[in-house]
Amino acid sequence: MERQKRRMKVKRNRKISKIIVALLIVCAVAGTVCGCGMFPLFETDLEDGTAGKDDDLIVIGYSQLGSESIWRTANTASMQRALTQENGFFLILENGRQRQENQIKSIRSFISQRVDYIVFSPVVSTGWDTVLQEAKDAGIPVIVVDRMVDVKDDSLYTAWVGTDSRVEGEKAGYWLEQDLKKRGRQYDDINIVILTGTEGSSAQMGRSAGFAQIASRYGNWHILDEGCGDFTPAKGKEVMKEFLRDYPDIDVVVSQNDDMTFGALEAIHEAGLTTGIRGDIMIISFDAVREALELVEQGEINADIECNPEQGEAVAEVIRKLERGESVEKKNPIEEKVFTISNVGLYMDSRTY
Ligand code: GYE
Repeated sequence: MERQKRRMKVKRNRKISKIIVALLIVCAVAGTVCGCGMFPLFETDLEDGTAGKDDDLIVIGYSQLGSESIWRTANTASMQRALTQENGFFLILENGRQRQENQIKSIRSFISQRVDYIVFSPVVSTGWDTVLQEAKDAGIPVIVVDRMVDVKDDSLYTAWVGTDSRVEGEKAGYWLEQDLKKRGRQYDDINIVILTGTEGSSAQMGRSAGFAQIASRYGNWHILDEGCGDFTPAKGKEVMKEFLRDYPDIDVVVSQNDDMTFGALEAIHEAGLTTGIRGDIMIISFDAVREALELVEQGEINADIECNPEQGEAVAEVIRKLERGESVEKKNPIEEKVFTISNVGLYMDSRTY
C-alpha cells in the first residue's frame, strides 16, 4: 500500500514536471524561432501526454561506492545485468568515487526522487544511521550490497547481499596453516606482512579479523607489519616497497585484494625477488579475478580467496520477493571458493570476470 501511495505521488509529480517541460519546450522553440535559444531540447515522452512506459518499472536508486578495482567493475556490471528494464527495473546508478559523502548525497537524492528501493554498497561501515533513518522515514526499503553497514538499529536496512569477509580472512589463515604443514614448515618462524584494503570497510575489517584469529594460534607466525593499500594497485605497490625496504626476510604477503597484489608483485620483482609456490615470498590474495587466477595457474600466487562480485541476481530476487509481499532473509551471503594451483584449472573457463 505504502509503495502504491508513493507511486501515485511520483506519477503526480511526473505529470507536473511534464507540464513544466512542455512550457520550457514551447519557450525554447519560441526562443529558437526568435534566435535566442534557451535550452537544448531533450528527449521526453510528451507525445501522448501520459506518464512514460516506465510507470510499471521498479525504480532502483543504486549508489555504488566507486570503481577502484577489477572486482568493483565486475560487481557493478553484475548489478546492471540484473536490474534491466527487460527484467522490470528502472536503474538510477550513481558512483560514489570512494567517498562516503558522495554516497550520502546520492541516497538523499534517491529519497527526494521517491525511488521504490535504495541499493548501496557502503564504502565504509559506520556513519550511515542518519541518512538510512531518512530513507526509513520516507518509507523506502534499503538493500545493502557487498560490504556491510554498522548501524545502531538494523531495521534501517531491509536486507544485505554480499560476501562474508571474516570467513574469507579465516580461509586465508587455514590455507596457510595447511600449506606450511605440507611443506614441513609448521614449526618454522614465518614472517608475514599484510596489505589491507580501505580502512574501516567491512571487507578490510573482516579479512583482517578472520586472518588474525587463525594467526593468533601460532606463536611462530610473526605479523611484521600491516599497511593500507586501499584496494588499488598503485597504493599496493607503494606499501609493498616500504615493506621490502624495512623487512629483508618476508616469507608471506597477505594482500586483501588482487588489485593490490598486482602492485605488490611489481614491487617484489623490481627488488629482484620471486613469488609463489617456488618463490622467495608466498602470496595469499583475495577476490579471485581472472587475471589473478592466471597467476595462480602459473604458480606466481599461492592461493586466492574468492570474493564473488556476481551479486546482481541475488539483489533482484530479494526485490522481487519484497514486491510479492514475501519475507526475505536479512543476510544473503554469496557462495565462495579458495583457488590454488591444484584446482584453479577446473574453473578458468567458467569465470565471468
Ligand atoms: O575485495 C575489492 C573491492 O568490497 C569485497 O572491494 C569488496 C572489496 C574487494 O575494491 O577488490
